[in-house]
Amino acid sequence: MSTEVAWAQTADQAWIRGRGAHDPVDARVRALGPDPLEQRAADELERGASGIALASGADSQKKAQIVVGTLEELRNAYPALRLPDHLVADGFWLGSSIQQGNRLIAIAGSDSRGALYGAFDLLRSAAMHRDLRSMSLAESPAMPIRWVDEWDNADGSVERGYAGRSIFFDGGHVRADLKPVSEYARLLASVGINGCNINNVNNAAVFLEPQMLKEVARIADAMRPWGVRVGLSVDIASPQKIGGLKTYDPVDPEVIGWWKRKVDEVYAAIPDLAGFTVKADSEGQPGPASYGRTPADAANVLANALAPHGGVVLYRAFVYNHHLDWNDAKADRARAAYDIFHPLDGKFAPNVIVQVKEGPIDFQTQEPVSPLFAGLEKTNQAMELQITQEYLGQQRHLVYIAPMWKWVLDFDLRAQNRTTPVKEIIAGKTFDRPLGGMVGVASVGQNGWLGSPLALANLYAFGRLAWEPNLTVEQIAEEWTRQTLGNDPEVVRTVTAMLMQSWPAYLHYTGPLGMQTLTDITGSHYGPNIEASENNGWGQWHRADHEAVGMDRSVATGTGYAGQYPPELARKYEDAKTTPDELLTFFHHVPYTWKLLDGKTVIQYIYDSHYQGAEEAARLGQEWKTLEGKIDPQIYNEMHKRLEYQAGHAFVWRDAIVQYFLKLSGIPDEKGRAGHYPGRYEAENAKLTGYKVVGVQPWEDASGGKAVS
Ligand code: BDP
Repeated sequence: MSTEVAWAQTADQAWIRGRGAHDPVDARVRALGPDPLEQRAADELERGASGIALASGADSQKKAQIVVGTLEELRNAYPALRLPDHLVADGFWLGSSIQQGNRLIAIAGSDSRGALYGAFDLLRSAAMHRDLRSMSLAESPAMPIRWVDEWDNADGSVERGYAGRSIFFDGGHVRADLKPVSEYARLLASVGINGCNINNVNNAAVFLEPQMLKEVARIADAMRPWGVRVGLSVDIASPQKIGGLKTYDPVDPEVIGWWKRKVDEVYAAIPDLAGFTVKADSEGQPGPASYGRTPADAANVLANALAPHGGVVLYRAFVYNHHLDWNDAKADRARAAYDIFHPLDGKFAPNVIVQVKEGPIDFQTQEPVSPLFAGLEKTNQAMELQITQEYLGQQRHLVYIAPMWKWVLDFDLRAQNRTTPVKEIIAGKTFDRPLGGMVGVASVGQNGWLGSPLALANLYAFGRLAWEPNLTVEQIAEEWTRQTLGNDPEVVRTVTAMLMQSWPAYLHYTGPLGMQTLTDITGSHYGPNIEASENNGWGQWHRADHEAVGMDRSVATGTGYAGQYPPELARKYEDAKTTPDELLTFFHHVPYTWKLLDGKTVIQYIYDSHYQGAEEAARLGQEWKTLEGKIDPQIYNEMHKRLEYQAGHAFVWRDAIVQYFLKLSGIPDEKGRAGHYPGRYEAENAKLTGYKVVGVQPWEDASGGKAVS
């Protein structure tokens, strides 16, 4: 399937498009200070002012004035305005009043970045047709770290990116044209994202070369006017790889000195660099373990070098051995992050943030929440999630992931036997930490940012949740739809509903009951490939056999992973009877005849959920068709193509998984569907000239294991 979309790489093509769709009205906009961010805020307001004035009331629209500045500037310019005494960093206040007979809409930022966020918030409210006349509200972000990570390589390829080539790099250099980069920063700023780590966590050494640093400075220049600070992934072996030292042992004085000098050089080029991201001792990347040192040893060397410049280290907890022995019943990848990082709690420097993937494995369709969030009380933490849909259909399938993120954010880990939802832990509230936040791996590209128009709802939702995790995901879906596709109630209703149905549907036709995504684990991570997740060292196993399915992670008889949770949850997950159905096979090896809470057997659930999921996928396409002629034709056509494909691919998923478990368990589907292929036409049954019938690997991906070649 072609993924080429010929649309311009501007923020207006994304959700920022949804404004100004009203009659032009003369609303005067004024920035109070000379700061570039305030100027940007004023530009944005001018572009969208018609929408605002209209919504502020017919009588006053001709005379409306919008002013934007810092709290201090507002106070000086309008002494009569009732302003808040104080605003939190990046926060803002919006107020509407009548001043000398004219409507004044005032935007006060804690600083110029807050002012910019306030401007975007006002535009969002206008696009939502909110009444702005009696407005007086203060907002501040829930957490200070709100970053996207891009996994871009210097050659211009993007790891796990599904939207074409890099907007940042090409042929080993920063691209000459950085207009898409500033447009991207504008998009990020519009939802309050304040950091962008621009290069892949793998193979990062080249990014600290002097020439590259000069080039990266141009990227920082392009993003700075939007309040987005650039971060860099670094390779822990850099002192050896590019520094010419014999070692990269983090406690070696020469290595410490090298990092100090290198960081000074980085800041000479990019004075406001946000910091470094580190992947070490993971999937072939070098790390401190080579010298018997810990992640804290490595993180702190970088942190100490960054501290004088105000930079932070995001040290990833994604550290595990990918050469596990499948025959070892105690081997369990899910344990790794907690086993390695929990003993280091309290040993990290104050400007280190441990970046924890939301689940213990790797961005699967569904996994439990990582127990490490509750296992670090004296360490700053950020939650890492994926906006790019690596295991979730790679943007060819519509999957609005926000409901899954929200489930994680709201999840109460019961640390210290009290209410400790993940959103409060990562915001630093639970354990009183100064730093923390959310990091979303976006891996955008030149093809419409994420390739699929509706996938942009995920980028939007990420920013909104990092700003305010208490928003509902329905509200976010609706906001996005209104801004992107307009306010036609039918369009809003249909698209919001489609977004909300999409993750459950995907879950139904891919990996049910906590089996994770039943896909090829060692390569593309796309499409059904059930056996491939077993019998390799990567540990994404589900241990299906003739009698039973699932991995025993109990303390009593399994790998002990369940014991990493705080007591209340540890007790719950220890016993298959109290483990929620959606995570059952993640924690337990249960017979196919095991009864779920609704009385259905595991095997029947596997069959039913796959037929249900495939139907739900088909319905998404049908719902979309009702929008023809009501929305932008380019978006309509692009999504139409993708949803048709998704409906077909959901059949393939359904039949592969159903067929696989039918063969393995030998238990028939009580509804008689499994083993038949309604709606599929078999090429091998056709009259063939010039083709021959061949066997397919994995066999379950083709009906009867046969195809033609
Ligand atoms: C996995 C990806 C791999 C990444 C890794 C990571 O397949 O490409 O390098 O995560 O997060 O999901 O480091």
